[in-house]
Amino acid sequence: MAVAARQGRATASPLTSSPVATSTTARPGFLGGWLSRIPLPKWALIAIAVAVAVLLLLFLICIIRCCCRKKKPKKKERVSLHTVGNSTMASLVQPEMEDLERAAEQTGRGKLQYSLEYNFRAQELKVGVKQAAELKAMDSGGTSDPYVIVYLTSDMKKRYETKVYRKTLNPVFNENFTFQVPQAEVPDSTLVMQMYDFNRFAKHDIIGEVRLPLASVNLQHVIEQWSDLVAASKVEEEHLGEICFSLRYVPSTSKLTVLILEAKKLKRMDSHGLSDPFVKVHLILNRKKWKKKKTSVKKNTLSPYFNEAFVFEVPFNQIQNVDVVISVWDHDKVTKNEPIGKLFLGCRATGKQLRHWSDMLSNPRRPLAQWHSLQPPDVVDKALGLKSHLKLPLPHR
Ligand SMILES: [Ca+2]
Ligand SMILES: [Ca+2]
Repeated sequence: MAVAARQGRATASPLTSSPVATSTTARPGFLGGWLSRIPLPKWALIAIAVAVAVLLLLFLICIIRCCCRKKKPKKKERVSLHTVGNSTMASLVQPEMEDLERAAEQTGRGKLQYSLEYNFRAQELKVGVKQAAELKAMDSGGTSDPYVIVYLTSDMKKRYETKVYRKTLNPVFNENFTFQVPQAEVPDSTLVMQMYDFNRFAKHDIIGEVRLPLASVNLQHVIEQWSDLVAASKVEEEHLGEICFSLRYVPSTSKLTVLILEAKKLKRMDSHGLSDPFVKVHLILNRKKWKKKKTSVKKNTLSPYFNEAFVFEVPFNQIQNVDVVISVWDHDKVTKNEPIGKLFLGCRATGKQLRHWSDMLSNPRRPLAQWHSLQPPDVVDKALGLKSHLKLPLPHR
Protein backbone atom coordinates (compact mmCIF):
# COMPACT_ATOMS: atom_id res chain seq x y z
CA MET A 1 0.00 0.00 0.00
CA ALA A 2 2.79 2.34 0.95
CA VAL A 3 4.51 1.68 -2.35
CA ALA A 4 1.26 2.30 -4.24
CA ALA A 5 0.68 5.51 -2.35
CA ARG A 6 4.21 6.63 -3.09
CA GLN A 7 3.80 5.81 -6.75
CA GLY A 8 0.47 7.64 -6.82
CA ARG A 9 2.12 10.65 -5.37
CA ALA A 10 5.02 10.41 -7.76
CA THR A 11 2.74 10.39 -10.81
CA ALA A 12 0.43 13.02 -9.39
CA SER A 13 3.19 15.36 -8.38
CA PRO A 14 4.45 16.36 -11.86
CA LEU A 15 0.93 17.28 -12.88
CA THR A 16 0.39 19.55 -9.89
CA SER A 17 3.86 20.92 -9.23
CA SER A 18 5.98 23.28 -11.28
CA PRO A 19 7.71 22.30 -14.62
CA VAL A 20 11.11 22.32 -12.87
CA ALA A 21 9.99 19.65 -10.40
CA THR A 22 8.82 17.40 -13.25
CA SER A 23 12.23 17.00 -14.81
CA THR A 24 13.77 15.79 -11.57
CA THR A 25 11.19 13.58 -9.77
CA ALA A 26 9.56 11.56 -12.61
CA ARG A 27 10.32 10.54 -16.19
CA PRO A 28 7.09 11.29 -18.05
CA GLY A 29 6.56 10.42 -21.75
CA PHE A 30 6.39 12.96 -24.52
CA LEU A 31 2.67 13.63 -23.95
CA GLY A 32 3.06 13.87 -20.17
CA GLY A 33 5.96 16.26 -20.54
CA TRP A 34 4.05 18.39 -23.00
CA LEU A 35 0.94 18.46 -20.81
CA SER A 36 2.92 19.24 -17.70
CA ARG A 37 4.19 22.40 -19.34
CA ILE A 38 0.62 23.76 -19.65
CA PRO A 39 -0.75 25.22 -16.43
CA LEU A 40 -4.18 23.52 -16.22
CA PRO A 41 -6.39 22.34 -13.34
CA LYS A 42 -6.14 18.66 -12.39
CA TRP A 43 -9.64 17.70 -13.66
CA ALA A 44 -8.88 19.18 -17.09
CA LEU A 45 -5.67 17.19 -17.35
CA ILE A 46 -7.50 13.98 -16.40
CA ALA A 47 -10.17 14.73 -19.05
CA ILE A 48 -7.50 15.26 -21.72
CA ALA A 49 -5.76 12.01 -20.71
CA VAL A 50 -9.08 10.10 -20.98
CA ALA A 51 -9.82 11.69 -24.37
CA VAL A 52 -6.36 10.71 -25.67
CA ALA A 53 -6.88 7.16 -24.39
CA VAL A 54 -10.27 6.94 -26.15
CA LEU A 55 -8.75 8.27 -29.39
CA LEU A 56 -5.95 5.72 -29.18
CA LEU A 57 -8.50 2.94 -28.63
CA LEU A 58 -10.53 4.08 -31.66
CA PHE A 59 -7.34 4.23 -33.75
CA LEU A 60 -6.45 0.67 -32.70
CA ILE A 61 -9.96 -0.58 -33.62
CA CYS A 62 -9.60 1.06 -37.04
CA ILE A 63 -6.26 -0.68 -37.69
CA ILE A 64 -7.64 -4.08 -36.64
CA ARG A 65 -10.68 -3.66 -38.94
CA CYS A 66 -8.51 -2.68 -41.89
CA CYS A 67 -6.34 -5.77 -41.39
CA CYS A 68 -9.40 -8.05 -41.30
CA ARG A 69 -10.82 -6.52 -44.47
CA LYS A 70 -7.52 -7.13 -46.30
CA LYS A 71 -7.44 -10.78 -45.24
CA LYS A 72 -10.88 -11.65 -46.70
CA PRO A 73 -10.17 -10.98 -50.40
CA LYS A 74 -7.04 -13.09 -50.06
CA LYS A 75 -9.26 -16.18 -50.29
CA LYS A 76 -10.70 -14.98 -53.59
CA GLU A 77 -7.24 -14.08 -54.85
CA ARG A 78 -6.09 -17.57 -54.07
CA VAL A 79 -8.87 -19.00 -56.22
CA SER A 80 -8.21 -16.78 -59.18
CA LEU A 81 -4.48 -17.30 -59.10
CA HIS A 82 -4.85 -21.10 -58.94
CA THR A 83 -2.39 -21.41 -56.12
CA VAL A 84 -4.58 -23.43 -53.80
CA GLY A 85 -2.39 -25.58 -51.68
CA ASN A 86 -5.05 -27.10 -49.50
CA SER A 87 -6.67 -30.14 -51.11
CA THR A 88 -10.13 -29.63 -49.56
CA MET A 89 -10.09 -26.06 -50.76
CA ALA A 90 -9.03 -27.28 -54.20
CA SER A 91 -11.92 -29.72 -54.43
CA LEU A 92 -14.42 -27.08 -53.31
CA VAL A 93 -13.40 -24.56 -55.93
CA GLN A 94 -12.54 -27.06 -58.70
CA PRO A 95 -15.29 -26.18 -61.23
CA GLU A 96 -14.62 -22.49 -60.88
CA MET A 97 -10.90 -23.04 -61.31
CA GLU A 98 -11.39 -25.11 -64.44
CA ASP A 99 -13.49 -22.33 -65.95
CA LEU A 100 -10.91 -19.75 -65.01
CA GLU A 101 -8.08 -21.86 -66.34
CA ARG A 102 -9.90 -22.40 -69.61
CA ALA A 103 -10.61 -18.69 -69.89
CA ALA A 104 -7.02 -17.81 -69.03
CA GLU A 105 -5.77 -20.31 -71.63
CA GLN A 106 -7.87 -18.79 -74.36
CA THR A 107 -7.34 -15.10 -73.69
CA GLY A 108 -4.51 -12.73 -73.04
CA ARG A 109 -2.16 -14.22 -75.62
CA GLY A 110 -2.54 -11.28 -77.97
CA LYS A 111 -3.75 -11.07 -81.56
CA LEU A 112 -2.34 -11.49 -85.03
CA GLN A 113 -3.07 -9.65 -88.26
CA TYR A 114 -2.59 -11.63 -91.47
CA SER A 115 -3.69 -11.73 -95.10
CA LEU A 116 -4.62 -14.54 -97.49
CA GLU A 117 -4.67 -14.56 -101.24
CA TYR A 118 -5.29 -17.60 -103.44
CA ASN A 119 -4.06 -17.54 -107.00
CA PHE A 120 -6.31 -19.99 -108.88
CA ARG A 121 -4.16 -19.94 -112.03
CA ALA A 122 -0.89 -20.70 -110.25
CA GLN A 123 -2.61 -22.85 -107.54
CA GLU A 124 -0.75 -20.86 -104.90
CA LEU A 125 -1.76 -19.58 -101.49
CA LYS A 126 0.02 -16.39 -100.43
CA VAL A 127 -0.01 -15.86 -96.65
CA GLY A 128 0.97 -12.44 -95.32
CA VAL A 129 2.01 -12.28 -91.66
CA LYS A 130 1.39 -8.58 -90.93
CA GLN A 131 1.75 -7.74 -87.26
CA ALA A 132 0.81 -8.78 -83.74
CA ALA A 133 -0.47 -6.76 -80.82
CA GLU A 134 -0.74 -7.10 -77.05
CA LEU A 135 1.27 -10.32 -77.01
CA LYS A 136 1.68 -12.17 -73.73
CA ALA A 137 4.99 -11.40 -72.03
CA MET A 138 7.00 -14.63 -71.79
CA ASP A 139 10.31 -13.24 -70.48
CA SER A 140 11.05 -11.98 -66.99
CA GLY A 141 11.55 -8.43 -68.24
CA GLY A 142 7.86 -8.24 -69.19
CA THR A 143 8.49 -8.65 -72.92
CA SER A 144 8.80 -11.41 -75.51
CA ASP A 145 10.97 -12.06 -78.56
CA PRO A 146 8.25 -13.05 -81.01
CA TYR A 147 8.42 -14.84 -84.34
CA VAL A 148 5.80 -16.78 -86.32
CA ILE A 149 5.87 -20.28 -87.86
CA VAL A 150 3.44 -20.77 -90.77
CA TYR A 151 2.33 -24.05 -92.32
CA LEU A 152 -0.60 -25.92 -93.85
CA THR A 153 -1.84 -29.18 -92.32
CA SER A 154 -1.97 -30.73 -95.82
CA ASP A 155 1.83 -30.46 -96.07
CA MET A 156 3.40 -30.12 -92.66
CA LYS A 157 6.94 -30.54 -93.94
CA LYS A 158 6.80 -27.12 -95.60
CA ARG A 159 7.18 -24.59 -92.79
CA TYR A 160 8.08 -20.93 -92.97
CA GLU A 161 9.39 -18.71 -90.19
CA THR A 162 9.42 -14.94 -89.84
CA LYS A 163 12.35 -13.00 -88.41
CA VAL A 164 12.62 -12.74 -84.62
CA TYR A 165 11.74 -9.34 -83.16
CA ARG A 166 13.52 -8.68 -79.87
CA LYS A 167 11.87 -7.40 -76.70
CA THR A 168 8.48 -6.37 -78.03
CA LEU A 169 4.85 -7.27 -77.52
CA ASN A 170 3.70 -5.49 -80.70
CA PRO A 171 5.96 -6.74 -83.52
CA VAL A 172 5.45 -5.69 -87.15
CA PHE A 173 6.48 -8.59 -89.41
CA ASN A 174 5.18 -7.77 -92.89
CA GLU A 175 6.45 -11.01 -94.43
CA ASN A 176 4.81 -13.05 -97.19
CA PHE A 177 4.96 -16.82 -97.74
CA THR A 178 3.74 -18.81 -100.73
CA PHE A 179 2.39 -22.37 -100.58
CA GLN A 180 1.70 -24.57 -103.60
CA VAL A 181 -1.78 -26.00 -102.94
CA PRO A 182 -3.87 -27.63 -105.68
CA GLN A 183 -7.38 -26.23 -105.60
CA ALA A 184 -8.82 -29.68 -104.81
CA GLU A 185 -6.71 -29.89 -101.63
CA VAL A 186 -7.66 -26.44 -100.35
CA PRO A 187 -10.91 -27.38 -98.53
CA ASP A 188 -9.13 -30.16 -96.61
CA SER A 189 -6.30 -27.96 -95.43
CA THR A 190 -5.94 -25.75 -92.38
CA LEU A 191 -3.59 -22.79 -92.19
CA VAL A 192 -1.66 -22.74 -88.90
CA MET A 193 0.21 -19.66 -87.66
CA GLN A 194 2.06 -20.21 -84.39
CA MET A 195 3.54 -17.35 -82.39
CA TYR A 196 6.72 -18.29 -80.53
CA ASP A 197 8.96 -16.49 -78.05
CA PHE A 198 12.63 -16.88 -78.96
CA ASN A 199 15.03 -17.72 -76.10
CA ARG A 200 18.76 -17.79 -76.62
CA PHE A 201 19.60 -20.48 -74.11
CA ALA A 202 16.29 -22.22 -73.51
CA LYS A 203 13.50 -23.91 -75.42
CA HIS A 204 11.37 -21.44 -77.36
CA ASP A 205 7.95 -20.94 -75.77
CA ILE A 206 4.77 -21.02 -77.77
CA ILE A 207 2.67 -17.93 -77.05
CA GLY A 208 -0.40 -19.02 -79.01
CA GLU A 209 -1.70 -19.91 -82.43
CA VAL A 210 -4.30 -19.11 -85.07
CA ARG A 211 -5.86 -22.07 -86.90
CA LEU A 212 -7.85 -21.26 -89.98
CA PRO A 213 -9.62 -24.14 -91.83
CA LEU A 214 -9.44 -23.03 -95.46
CA ALA A 215 -12.87 -24.54 -96.14
CA SER A 216 -14.30 -21.77 -93.93
CA VAL A 217 -12.68 -18.99 -95.95
CA ASN A 218 -13.86 -17.42 -99.19
CA LEU A 219 -10.66 -17.37 -101.21
CA GLN A 220 -12.28 -15.58 -104.15
CA HIS A 221 -11.23 -12.35 -102.42
CA VAL A 222 -8.07 -11.13 -100.74
CA ILE A 223 -8.54 -11.43 -97.00
CA GLU A 224 -6.93 -9.28 -94.33
CA GLN A 225 -7.99 -9.71 -90.72
CA TRP A 226 -7.08 -9.89 -87.04
CA SER A 227 -7.53 -13.07 -84.99
CA ASP A 228 -6.97 -13.71 -81.30
CA LEU A 229 -4.17 -16.12 -80.51
CA VAL A 230 -5.41 -19.16 -78.60
CA ALA A 231 -3.62 -21.92 -76.72
CA ALA A 232 -1.79 -24.22 -79.12
CA SER A 233 -3.53 -27.57 -79.60
CA LYS A 234 -1.51 -30.35 -78.08
CA VAL A 235 -2.11 -33.02 -80.70
CA GLU A 236 -1.74 -32.16 -84.34
CA GLU A 237 -4.66 -33.56 -86.30
CA GLU A 238 -2.74 -34.83 -89.21
CA HIS A 239 -4.46 -35.90 -92.37
CA LEU A 240 -2.99 -39.26 -93.34
CA GLY A 241 -5.20 -40.07 -96.30
CA GLU A 242 -8.07 -42.28 -97.37
CA ILE A 243 -8.23 -45.76 -98.86
CA CYS A 244 -10.92 -47.59 -100.82
CA PHE A 245 -11.17 -51.38 -100.80
CA SER A 246 -13.81 -54.04 -101.15
CA LEU A 247 -14.48 -57.08 -98.94
CA ARG A 248 -16.14 -60.30 -99.92
CA TYR A 249 -16.68 -63.46 -97.93
CA VAL A 250 -17.96 -66.77 -99.24
CA PRO A 251 -18.69 -69.10 -96.29
CA SER A 252 -19.16 -72.22 -98.41
CA THR A 253 -15.62 -71.99 -99.85
CA SER A 254 -14.06 -70.22 -96.78
CA LYS A 255 -12.69 -67.51 -99.08
CA LEU A 256 -12.17 -63.95 -97.87
CA THR A 257 -11.28 -61.55 -100.70
CA VAL A 258 -9.75 -58.13 -100.01
CA LEU A 259 -9.57 -55.99 -103.14
CA ILE A 260 -7.39 -52.90 -102.68
CA LEU A 261 -8.77 -50.37 -105.14
CA GLU A 262 -7.21 -46.95 -104.62
CA ALA A 263 -6.09 -44.32 -102.12
CA LYS A 264 -6.26 -40.52 -102.11
CA LYS A 265 -4.98 -37.46 -100.23
CA LEU A 266 -2.13 -39.54 -98.79
CA LYS A 267 0.38 -37.81 -96.53
CA ARG A 268 3.50 -36.53 -98.27
CA MET A 269 6.37 -38.59 -96.89
CA ASP A 270 9.32 -37.65 -99.09
CA SER A 271 10.84 -34.22 -98.59
CA HIS A 272 11.54 -33.60 -102.27
CA GLY A 273 8.50 -35.21 -103.78
CA LEU A 274 5.30 -36.98 -102.87
CA SER A 275 5.16 -40.57 -101.56
CA ASP A 276 5.71 -44.02 -103.02
CA PRO A 277 2.73 -45.86 -101.58
CA PHE A 278 2.01 -49.56 -101.31
CA VAL A 279 -0.53 -51.43 -99.19
CA LYS A 280 -0.04 -54.33 -96.79
CA VAL A 281 -2.91 -56.60 -95.79
CA HIS A 282 -2.41 -58.56 -92.57
CA LEU A 283 -4.72 -61.19 -91.20
CA ILE A 284 -4.65 -61.52 -87.45
CA LEU A 285 -6.07 -64.58 -85.76
CA ASN A 286 -6.64 -64.44 -82.00
CA ARG A 287 -4.37 -61.37 -81.81
CA LYS A 288 -1.45 -63.10 -83.56
CA LYS A 289 -0.15 -62.26 -87.02
CA TRP A 290 -1.38 -64.99 -89.31
CA LYS A 291 -1.17 -64.17 -93.02
CA LYS A 292 0.29 -61.28 -95.01
CA LYS A 293 0.07 -59.92 -98.56
CA LYS A 294 1.14 -56.66 -100.18
CA THR A 295 0.49 -54.64 -103.31
CA SER A 296 3.02 -53.26 -105.77
CA VAL A 297 4.66 -49.87 -105.14
CA LYS A 298 3.21 -46.83 -106.96
CA LYS A 299 5.93 -44.25 -107.45
CA ASN A 300 5.63 -40.56 -106.68
CA THR A 301 1.92 -40.18 -106.05
CA LEU A 302 -0.52 -39.26 -103.29
CA SER A 303 -3.50 -40.89 -105.04
CA PRO A 304 -2.39 -44.35 -106.22
CA TYR A 305 -4.62 -46.76 -108.08
CA PHE A 306 -3.93 -50.42 -107.24
CA ASN A 307 -6.87 -52.69 -108.12
CA GLU A 308 -5.09 -55.70 -106.59
CA ALA A 309 -7.04 -58.54 -104.99
CA PHE A 310 -5.90 -60.91 -102.22
CA VAL A 311 -7.70 -64.10 -101.34
CA PHE A 312 -7.34 -65.66 -97.88
CA GLU A 313 -8.76 -68.92 -96.65
CA VAL A 314 -10.68 -68.32 -93.47
CA PRO A 315 -12.99 -71.10 -92.18
CA PHE A 316 -16.41 -69.90 -91.15
CA ASN A 317 -15.82 -70.92 -87.50
CA GLN A 318 -12.75 -68.63 -87.43
CA ILE A 319 -14.20 -65.52 -89.07
CA GLN A 320 -15.29 -64.10 -85.68
CA ASN A 321 -11.70 -64.27 -84.40
CA VAL A 322 -10.07 -62.60 -87.39
CA ASP A 323 -8.93 -58.99 -87.77
CA VAL A 324 -7.96 -57.60 -91.15
CA VAL A 325 -5.31 -54.88 -90.84
CA ILE A 326 -4.82 -52.65 -93.86
CA SER A 327 -1.80 -50.35 -93.79
CA VAL A 328 -0.45 -47.92 -96.36
CA TRP A 329 3.34 -47.53 -96.49
CA ASP A 330 5.80 -45.25 -98.23
CA HIS A 331 8.50 -47.15 -100.03
CA ASP A 332 12.03 -45.74 -99.70
CA LYS A 333 15.04 -46.95 -101.63
CA VAL A 334 17.66 -45.70 -99.18
CA THR A 335 15.97 -45.66 -95.77
CA LYS A 336 13.43 -47.98 -94.15
CA ASN A 337 9.88 -48.00 -95.49
CA GLU A 338 7.63 -45.86 -93.35
CA PRO A 339 3.98 -46.45 -92.46
CA ILE A 340 1.63 -43.63 -93.53
CA GLY A 341 -1.54 -44.88 -91.86
CA LYS A 342 -3.51 -47.93 -90.82
CA LEU A 343 -6.94 -49.26 -90.00
CA PHE A 344 -8.43 -52.60 -89.03
CA LEU A 345 -11.68 -54.44 -89.57
CA GLY A 346 -13.26 -57.30 -87.68
CA CYS A 347 -15.68 -57.93 -84.87
CA ARG A 348 -13.48 -55.86 -82.50
CA ALA A 349 -13.43 -52.84 -84.82
CA THR A 350 -15.55 -49.74 -84.29
CA GLY A 351 -17.45 -47.19 -86.38
CA LYS A 352 -17.23 -47.33 -90.16
CA GLN A 353 -14.83 -50.32 -90.08
CA LEU A 354 -17.17 -52.45 -87.97
CA ARG A 355 -20.10 -51.52 -90.23
CA HIS A 356 -18.18 -52.55 -93.36
CA TRP A 357 -17.23 -55.86 -91.73
CA SER A 358 -20.76 -56.69 -90.58
CA ASP A 359 -22.17 -55.68 -93.98
CA MET A 360 -19.75 -58.18 -95.53
CA LEU A 361 -20.88 -60.96 -93.16
CA SER A 362 -24.56 -60.27 -93.70
CA ASN A 363 -24.12 -60.16 -97.50
CA PRO A 364 -22.21 -63.38 -98.32
CA ARG A 365 -20.67 -63.66 -101.82
CA ARG A 366 -21.22 -59.95 -102.54
CA PRO A 367 -18.18 -57.64 -102.83
CA LEU A 368 -18.74 -54.42 -100.89
CA ALA A 369 -16.47 -51.43 -101.54
CA GLN A 370 -16.03 -48.50 -99.19
CA TRP A 371 -13.71 -45.56 -98.45
CA HIS A 372 -11.99 -45.40 -95.04
CA SER A 373 -9.81 -42.76 -93.36
CA LEU A 374 -6.33 -43.87 -92.36
CA GLN A 375 -5.43 -43.61 -88.68
CA PRO A 376 -2.05 -43.13 -86.98
CA PRO A 377 -0.26 -46.54 -86.95
CA ASP A 378 0.47 -46.43 -83.21
CA VAL A 379 -3.18 -45.73 -82.39
CA VAL A 380 -4.29 -48.76 -84.42
CA ASP A 381 -1.57 -50.98 -82.91
CA LYS A 382 -2.76 -49.99 -79.45
CA ALA A 383 -6.38 -50.77 -80.31
CA LEU A 384 -5.37 -54.17 -81.71
CA GLY A 385 -3.48 -55.06 -78.55
CA LEU A 386 -6.16 -53.69 -76.27
CA LYS A 387 -8.02 -56.91 -75.55
CA SER A 388 -5.08 -58.72 -73.97
CA HIS A 389 -4.49 -55.73 -71.67
CA LEU A 390 -8.13 -55.68 -70.63
CA LYS A 391 -7.79 -59.23 -69.29
CA LEU A 392 -5.54 -57.91 -66.53
CA PRO A 393 -7.40 -57.07 -63.31
CA LEU A 394 -8.03 -53.33 -63.22
CA PRO A 395 -6.51 -51.57 -60.22
CA HIS A 396 -9.07 -50.37 -57.68
CA ARG A 397 -9.26 -46.60 -57.27
CA1 LIG B 1 12.42 -14.72 -74.95
CA1 LIG C 1 9.43 -42.64 -100.50
